[in-house]
Amino acid sequence: MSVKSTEDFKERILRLKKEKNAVILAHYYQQGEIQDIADYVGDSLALAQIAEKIDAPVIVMCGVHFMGETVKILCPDKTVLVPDMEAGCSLADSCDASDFEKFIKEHPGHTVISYVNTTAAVKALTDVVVTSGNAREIVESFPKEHPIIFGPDKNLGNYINGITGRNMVLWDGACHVHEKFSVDKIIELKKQYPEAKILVHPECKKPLQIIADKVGSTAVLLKYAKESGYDTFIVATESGILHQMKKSCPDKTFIAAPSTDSTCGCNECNYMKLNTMKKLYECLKNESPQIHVDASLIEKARRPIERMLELSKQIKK
Ligand code: CIZ
Repeated sequence: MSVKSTEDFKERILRLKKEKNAVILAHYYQQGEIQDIADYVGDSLALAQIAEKIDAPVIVMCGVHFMGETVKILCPDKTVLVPDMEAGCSLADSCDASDFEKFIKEHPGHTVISYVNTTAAVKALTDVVVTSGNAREIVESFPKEHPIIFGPDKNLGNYINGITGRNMVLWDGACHVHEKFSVDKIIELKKQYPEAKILVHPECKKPLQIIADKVGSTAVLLKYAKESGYDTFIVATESGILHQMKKSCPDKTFIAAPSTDSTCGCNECNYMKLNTMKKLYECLKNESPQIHVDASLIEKARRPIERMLELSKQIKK
């Protein structure tokens, strides 16, 4: 029997999930229907914290490749599936491991802090991994004058330098989605919705951070939307987060911030959107594509992730 509609896929995914004793994780940037069928939805930090505790033998990571790798590194004995192996990340791609290794050698004595949006090979060169949800606190856990290399996102690095008064050495990488938001178009939009609060992810460029009412990770922006008491928001991060924002606050208005070249008025990560219900169904059915990471790499990349998870326990939100 051919499977056609979202409802068909939903039913079949749920059946297979039960049969295979699988857990589905979805990042906030996934399509709404994938977020709705997942067992857990969150940012990279929350998903890593959950993955660490999962007992089930099969985990489907609905996100991009580096997120699947993070799960595999934390759960090496489990089958880790990603619906579309082509779901990459422009930011992770902007930091080649051998170039990063040279960069580290050029800065002896520096602690290496890497954003979670990196390959396992880059994580293996790292002292501690951070996400946008804990970068500030983890950087601040080091003495102020402590020499630090921060990679690969220069916008997040600059933001953290600014709010912590540090002078970390930054790798010159960026996310193609977050860099494309248009300050001019957002200012025009604000004229139409003068009461709107502008929510900005720290991977965006500085001029956008300056006009923001709130800068933060997806989890921080979602919390602000829920708890701030304001009703209208212009949201400058990947538009998948609007699904959770609208679900959590059905009476509030969320407007996807326009990018410089979008015709739809919003900004989507093409990689994130490669995962579909059909591919999720097929990957569960075939137990493929699977994430594989070499055992030696797992060992090296695991340390800085575990260090992040350990330090995160000490962070009070
Ligand atoms: O850390 C994550 O999950 C990413 C990529 C963005 C965010 O702010 O949640």
